[in-house]
Amino acid sequence: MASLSLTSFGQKSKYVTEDIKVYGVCGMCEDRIENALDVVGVRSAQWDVETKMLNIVFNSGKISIEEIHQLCADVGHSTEKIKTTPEAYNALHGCCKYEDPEVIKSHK
Ligand SMILES: [Cu+2]
Repeated sequence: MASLSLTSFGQKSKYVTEDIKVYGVCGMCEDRIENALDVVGVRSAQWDVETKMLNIVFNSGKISIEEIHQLCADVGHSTEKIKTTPEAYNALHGCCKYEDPEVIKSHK
Protein backbone atom coordinates (compact mmCIF):
# COMPACT_ATOMS: atom_id res chain seq x y z
CA MET A 1 0.00 0.00 0.00
CA ALA A 2 1.43 3.37 -0.96
CA SER A 3 1.94 6.04 1.61
CA LEU A 4 1.55 9.69 0.68
CA SER A 5 3.07 10.98 3.86
CA LEU A 6 6.00 13.20 2.91
CA THR A 7 7.02 14.55 6.26
CA SER A 8 6.85 11.63 8.62
CA PHE A 9 9.91 9.58 9.44
CA GLY A 10 8.45 6.61 11.23
CA GLN A 11 5.33 6.61 13.27
CA LYS A 12 5.95 9.27 15.90
CA SER A 13 8.42 11.55 14.18
CA LYS A 14 6.90 14.35 12.23
CA TYR A 15 8.51 17.60 11.23
CA VAL A 16 6.35 20.63 11.70
CA THR A 17 7.05 24.24 10.70
CA GLU A 18 5.63 27.11 12.74
CA ASP A 19 6.11 30.87 12.91
CA ILE A 20 5.78 32.39 16.35
CA LYS A 21 6.38 35.87 17.68
CA VAL A 22 9.33 36.24 20.06
CA TYR A 23 10.29 39.64 21.45
CA GLY A 24 13.82 40.97 21.07
CA VAL A 25 15.72 43.87 19.51
CA CYS A 26 19.14 42.99 18.15
CA GLY A 27 21.62 40.51 16.77
CA MET A 28 22.58 39.38 20.26
CA CYS A 29 18.93 38.55 20.89
CA GLU A 30 18.91 36.55 17.68
CA ASP A 31 21.92 34.51 18.78
CA ARG A 32 20.46 33.98 22.25
CA ILE A 33 17.09 32.84 20.96
CA GLU A 34 18.53 30.56 18.31
CA ASN A 35 21.07 29.05 20.72
CA ALA A 36 18.33 28.39 23.27
CA LEU A 37 16.57 26.32 20.63
CA ASP A 38 19.62 24.23 19.81
CA VAL A 39 18.03 21.21 21.46
CA VAL A 40 16.97 17.68 20.55
CA GLY A 41 13.95 17.75 18.29
CA VAL A 42 14.55 21.16 16.75
CA ARG A 43 15.85 20.97 13.20
CA SER A 44 16.09 24.68 12.50
CA ALA A 45 15.35 27.96 14.25
CA GLN A 46 15.59 31.33 12.49
CA TRP A 47 14.63 34.53 14.23
CA ASP A 48 14.13 37.75 12.29
CA VAL A 49 15.08 40.96 14.09
CA GLU A 50 12.80 43.08 11.87
CA THR A 51 9.59 41.08 12.15
CA LYS A 52 10.33 39.41 15.56
CA MET A 53 9.11 36.20 13.99
CA LEU A 54 10.76 32.91 14.77
CA ASN A 55 10.53 30.30 12.06
CA ILE A 56 11.00 26.92 13.63
CA VAL A 57 11.12 23.42 12.19
CA PHE A 58 10.79 20.74 14.82
CA ASN A 59 9.97 17.11 15.37
CA SER A 60 6.59 17.07 17.07
CA GLY A 61 7.33 13.59 18.45
CA LYS A 62 10.28 14.97 20.43
CA ILE A 63 9.35 18.51 21.42
CA SER A 64 6.14 20.54 21.54
CA ILE A 65 5.49 24.11 20.46
CA GLU A 66 4.72 24.93 24.12
CA GLU A 67 8.21 23.74 25.10
CA ILE A 68 9.69 25.95 22.38
CA HIS A 69 7.86 28.98 23.76
CA GLN A 70 9.15 28.05 27.22
CA LEU A 71 12.78 27.76 26.04
CA CYS A 72 12.58 31.33 24.69
CA ALA A 73 11.02 32.61 27.90
CA ASP A 74 13.69 30.80 29.97
CA VAL A 75 16.46 32.88 28.35
CA GLY A 76 14.60 36.17 28.85
CA HIS A 77 12.56 36.47 25.68
CA SER A 78 8.80 36.69 26.00
CA THR A 79 6.75 35.10 23.24
CA GLU A 80 3.21 35.61 22.07
CA LYS A 81 2.18 32.84 24.50
CA ILE A 82 4.59 32.86 27.43
CA LYS A 83 5.95 35.84 29.31
CA THR A 84 9.50 35.62 30.60
CA THR A 85 10.31 36.06 34.29
CA PRO A 86 11.63 39.38 35.66
CA GLU A 87 14.80 37.51 36.72
CA ALA A 88 15.53 36.23 33.21
CA TYR A 89 14.63 39.57 31.64
CA ASN A 90 16.88 41.51 34.02
CA ALA A 91 19.77 39.18 33.21
CA LEU A 92 19.70 40.28 29.57
CA HIS A 93 22.47 42.52 28.26
CA GLY A 94 21.61 46.24 28.43
CA CYS A 95 21.16 46.55 24.66
CA CYS A 96 18.73 43.64 24.67
CA LYS A 97 16.13 45.13 27.04
CA TYR A 98 13.39 44.96 24.45
CA GLU A 99 10.69 46.35 26.74
CA ASP A 100 12.62 49.59 27.29
CA PRO A 101 11.45 52.35 24.91
CA GLU A 102 14.95 53.90 24.87
CA VAL A 103 16.51 50.62 23.80
CA ILE A 104 13.88 50.11 21.12
CA LYS A 105 14.50 53.62 19.81
CA SER A 106 18.28 53.14 19.72
CA HIS A 107 17.89 50.05 17.51
CA LYS A 108 15.78 51.77 14.90
CU1 LIG B 1 19.71 41.87 21.96
